[in-house]
Amino acid sequence: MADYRKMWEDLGMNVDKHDLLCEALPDAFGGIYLSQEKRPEGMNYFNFVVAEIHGVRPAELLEHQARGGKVFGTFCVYVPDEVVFAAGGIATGLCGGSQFWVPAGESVLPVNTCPLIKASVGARLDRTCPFFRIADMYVGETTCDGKKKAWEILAGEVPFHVMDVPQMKRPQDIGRWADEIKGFIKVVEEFTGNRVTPEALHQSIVMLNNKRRALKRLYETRKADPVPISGKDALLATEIAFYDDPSRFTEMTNNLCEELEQRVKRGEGVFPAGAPRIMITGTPMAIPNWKLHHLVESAGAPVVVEESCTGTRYFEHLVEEEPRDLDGQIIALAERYMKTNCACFTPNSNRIQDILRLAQEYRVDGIIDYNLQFCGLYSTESYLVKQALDAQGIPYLHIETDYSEQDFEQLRTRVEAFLERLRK
Ligand code: BJ8
Repeated sequence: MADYRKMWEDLGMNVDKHDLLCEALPDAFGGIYLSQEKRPEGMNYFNFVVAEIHGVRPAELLEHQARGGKVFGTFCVYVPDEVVFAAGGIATGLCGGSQFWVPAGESVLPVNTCPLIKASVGARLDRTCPFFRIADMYVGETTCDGKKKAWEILAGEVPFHVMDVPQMKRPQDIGRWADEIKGFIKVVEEFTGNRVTPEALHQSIVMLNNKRRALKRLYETRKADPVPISGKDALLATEIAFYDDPSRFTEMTNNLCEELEQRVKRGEGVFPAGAPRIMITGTPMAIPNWKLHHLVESAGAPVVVEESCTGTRYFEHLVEEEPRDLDGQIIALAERYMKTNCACFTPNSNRIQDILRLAQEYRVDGIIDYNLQFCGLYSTESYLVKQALDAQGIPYLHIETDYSEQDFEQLRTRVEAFLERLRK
């Protein structure tokens, strides 16, 4: 990474502690990513983003602020980024995916809190993540209890807006979500000093739909056998989608897709044809949480799709582009976002339907249901996932884990035994 020490100091970061994080990343990334064979050339851009993760994009965000723009940090795919961009702001993901931040989170949260929440709070309190320092406002949501309470702690640090996500998906709930979006528009307008006009909102809807289209195109290539890109690389691209400039991300992902589509035409893959194809479903994997993908792919099986918020849930549905008036656009946003099937909803049977559909579309041989430890929502829903997969005869493995490496060998044994079952 280039020298950003001065920038980090100016941001009030704990630079000495941050150095420890910077020292660990190249080895971890090298071992997990750069060691892969036949990686697409198009991944070079994403390698660069990781190499400069606390440098290039934070510097861009600071430039934006120097021009008077605001930066909004978000923690959930339910927050409509379109609104932020329409007001001349920038939205950036803040979910923590590293064990490095967990201890600082545990200093204020119960230990039996999900690692994503602990790492997100820890990243702020530890002062070791520039994104958490730069964001002018954090935007949270009421999806799970751990997050709701964590927001109250973070609100003592940074201006914070919480969006109240409904718990059901009845027509009146979609109406309520539309009202929340209206309220969010007001907050963003006041905070940025800019109006959200229908024209600007239309532009940001199209821009973010294009990002979703590019990710969908990337995932389409993963339906091929042999698969032209590893699950690890596809996951990395999706994780970066939460931080990167949306238009540049779209362009780079489309470039990658062109290469992958050529590979598919030539029948070239990164795993041999016929290798067991795995779907991962469950809780999201924030950067740099590559643990499960690395385990599965090191054992010779490609991950071909993720039914997750760092997977299909992030891009599958587009916002209707037709409405050109604000009320119509708000309804279109509400309808699109309420299609995301998070376990915080009851019932959430559409997620089970999605899993079954994706299993067919991606021709998967087995499904790993991935739960971040202490996520009561997804681990409870696992019962229903397993029931549905058993009924269809789809092999299933449930894994509950955190960000640490402590259970790595134990998980490796379980994953290898599962793959063995699929190979018979
Ligand atoms: S829409 S999955 S991004 S809430 S894993 S913090 S639920 S205890 S991340 Fe999520 Fe939005 Fe839902 Fe998606 Fe809580 Fe569970 Fe932790 Fe979670």
